[in-house]
Amino acid sequence: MTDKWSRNPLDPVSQMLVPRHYGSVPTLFAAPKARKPSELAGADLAFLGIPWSAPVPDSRMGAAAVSYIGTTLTPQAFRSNSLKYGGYLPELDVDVFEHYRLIDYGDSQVFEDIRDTFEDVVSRVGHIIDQGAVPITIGGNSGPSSYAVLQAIAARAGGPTAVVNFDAHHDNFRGEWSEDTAEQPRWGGTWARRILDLPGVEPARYFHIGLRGPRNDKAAFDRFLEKGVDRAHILTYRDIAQARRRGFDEWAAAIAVQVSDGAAVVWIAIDPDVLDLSASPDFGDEPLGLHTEEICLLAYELGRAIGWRRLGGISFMAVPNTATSIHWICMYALLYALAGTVHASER
Ligand SMILES: [Mn+2]
Repeated sequence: MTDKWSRNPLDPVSQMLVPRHYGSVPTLFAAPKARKPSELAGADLAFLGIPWSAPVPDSRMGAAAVSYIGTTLTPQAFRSNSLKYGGYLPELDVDVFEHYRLIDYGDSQVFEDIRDTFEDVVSRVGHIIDQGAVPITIGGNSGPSSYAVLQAIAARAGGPTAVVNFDAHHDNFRGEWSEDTAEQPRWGGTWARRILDLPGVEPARYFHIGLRGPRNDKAAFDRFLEKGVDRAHILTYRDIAQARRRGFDEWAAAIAVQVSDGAAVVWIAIDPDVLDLSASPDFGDEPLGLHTEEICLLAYELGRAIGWRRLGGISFMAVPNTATSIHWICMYALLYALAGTVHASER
């Protein structure tokens, strides 16, 4: 301890070893970054941030607004929080990133006209798929982070696209996009119904997991059924509770097979309010939700049933930028889904 401590400004402590998009925003899992579509060449997975924040509905003021306020910052916070992880899961003995090359494609852009915001997402997700990669996205509130992503996926699927949507809420109010005002686009409460009209999306292949609680209304089922959704594909807390009693693992595997059966591709959408409010100290929106191990198991079984070639994409939405522990749960769910595709009998 005799040496006097002194640091030269050029010593390694000031190095930036992790790739950055800009400023202090690193890439997801410190993956290589791409700025142009051509730089996506060779990627198996490409990550896109969709930093859009919806207007907060009256019912979501105060503490309930946390998944609306500041979601423009979610992609960068999600990236920073990813740096502690690699792709290896000892419990499955799979290194996801040994199998799949991830590239971070940066963020989509937000414009004054929401249609331009949507178009930007559609074209960026299109670049990813056209370069042969699977899109992984994080919002931002639903609409740009859900409808626009699925639009690009379904347009390239070459057959029916199945949707498995994890959400406590229906998000299926009636009303077309053309009826929205520019100031108050109603995407947060309508997107799950609007996607059912997208070319390539078959309502009979829409699955909803984790619907529950009194923020939903009595007509929530009707609004899905009148669009052609099968009532048996809407799995509520009641189904989850029953599965816990009878055998959750078998139930999860059976649902995954059902979702993937006959679909050209499957899109997995996760709103973290599907989780029980005890799942994370940072954000819980509703009681009686999935536990962390249950969403990871469902993600794994979905990956296993879908297989790599039919994985259309994985999207997270309405993720609060401050909910660090939710970010980590989402990363686990992502890695578990991808590990499932590694273990699939049909890659
Ligand atoms: Mn929700």
